[in-house]
Amino acid sequence: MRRRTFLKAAAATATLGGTLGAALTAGGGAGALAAPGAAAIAPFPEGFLWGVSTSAYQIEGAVAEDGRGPSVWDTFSHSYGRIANGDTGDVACDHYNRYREDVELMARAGMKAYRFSIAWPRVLPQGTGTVNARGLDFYDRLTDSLLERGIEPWPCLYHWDLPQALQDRGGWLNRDIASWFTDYALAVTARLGDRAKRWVMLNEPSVVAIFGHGTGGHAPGLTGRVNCLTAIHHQNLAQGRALAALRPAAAGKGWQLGTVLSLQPSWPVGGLDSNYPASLMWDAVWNRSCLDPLFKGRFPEQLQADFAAIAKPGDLAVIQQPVDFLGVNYYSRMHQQVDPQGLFGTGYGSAPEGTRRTAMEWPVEPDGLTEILVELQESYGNPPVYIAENGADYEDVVGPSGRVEDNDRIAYLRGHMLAARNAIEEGCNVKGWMVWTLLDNFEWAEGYRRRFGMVQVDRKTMVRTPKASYDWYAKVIRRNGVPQA
Ligand code: GCO
Repeated sequence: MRRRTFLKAAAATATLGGTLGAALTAGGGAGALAAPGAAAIAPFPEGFLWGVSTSAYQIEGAVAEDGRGPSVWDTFSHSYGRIANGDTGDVACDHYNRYREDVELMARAGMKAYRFSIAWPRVLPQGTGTVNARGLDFYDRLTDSLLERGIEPWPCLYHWDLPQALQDRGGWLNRDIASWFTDYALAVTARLGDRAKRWVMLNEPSVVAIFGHGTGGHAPGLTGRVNCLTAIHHQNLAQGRALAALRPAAAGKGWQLGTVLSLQPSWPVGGLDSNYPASLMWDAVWNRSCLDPLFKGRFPEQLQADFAAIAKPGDLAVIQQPVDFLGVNYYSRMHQQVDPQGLFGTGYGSAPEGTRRTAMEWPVEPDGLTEILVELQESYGNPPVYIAENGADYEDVVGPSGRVEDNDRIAYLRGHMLAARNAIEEGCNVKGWMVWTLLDNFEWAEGYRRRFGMVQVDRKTMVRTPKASYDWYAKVIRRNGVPQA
């Protein structure tokens, strides 16, 4: 995230690469060799938790079943011109009706954990008030079927599908949402908390704020700097209130409470000093506006004045709650430059020349993950971290057998897993990995044209067909290690 930090992390990675390389040629040590002829395996710590992540609106479909109310994403996806090809999540992957098959797919690959999200509008169609028991019944069935197959349920309370009824009352711009969210969290945990033990409060609050309330490309499509930072602050506040409300019961129930942030290092385009302040500003907006209040009880320096105008006295004390784990979503670095038109005076620029890219043009930069993890170790007290999302969108390349041979995705995942392993060797507290994602699904404003799944979904028949990456991941889990090549 800081240039200084990166340089340190890069040096560490280089050293480890050397150590691993030596171990491999010597045939032992950290990179112990597998059978002759097989690729060398980089082992992960014992008990490392391998799993997968999804989110409700992206896969469930069944938007009008069993009393579910509309969410901001229903409204947004049905608004003309918002989503590529006019796609919506109305059917998505029909996971609501096919969840057993999907759990079976996870079990067959040996996955040990499943992070899914609860759709707030299924549980509380109006956002507050009377609980819709039939909505919770679905998550009850899903939880039971995961546990039957030995898969840990990791429910996430909020992955972007706010009830439209709450948006009509101001949504994340209304401070009252802190208590709406807390009541919702209490209702869900009361029903599932006897079996689900890991609870994720929010998924990527800064992304909800930036795209949904700052630049407007995501639901609810609002824009502006003040809206953006207000949405961040109220998510932080809601999370703090919910954590405080759940904490007293946590020890007795065996709950671990945490949250998930999108953390991507922000670098100055071209390595230019003139872009350095822009990169620090974007780091503050994207990464530290959630990290700093939660872990340090303060706002990032660059945004002090903005947040001071939004927050009330005492808010930071509410937000700074202990968490039992931090989920990290990592995809690539963000290369920032001065842009007077940008909300924060910054804008995206190019990654260094020669950087590989995914189909949606995201740079492939695995060492950025090492960088983030080292930063969490050095500056945020080395919390227990689960990589809660990492994965990539590539065009399907169908092999002679008719199966998708997604070797690019395999290379992407392998590179990032090895980068995390470098961080573990540095002493970073990384305890698990959840691939984004199981199924090709509704990729927000990109609709279905982007494919992040290890399993292909036929959009007409809903038939699921595992890709090569699915088998590869099953091997990683079986060996608790990653092939080096
Ligand atoms: C996010 C979301 C996911 C996305 C994935 C790929 O990180 O944006 O959590 O829902 O689908 O990241 O963009």
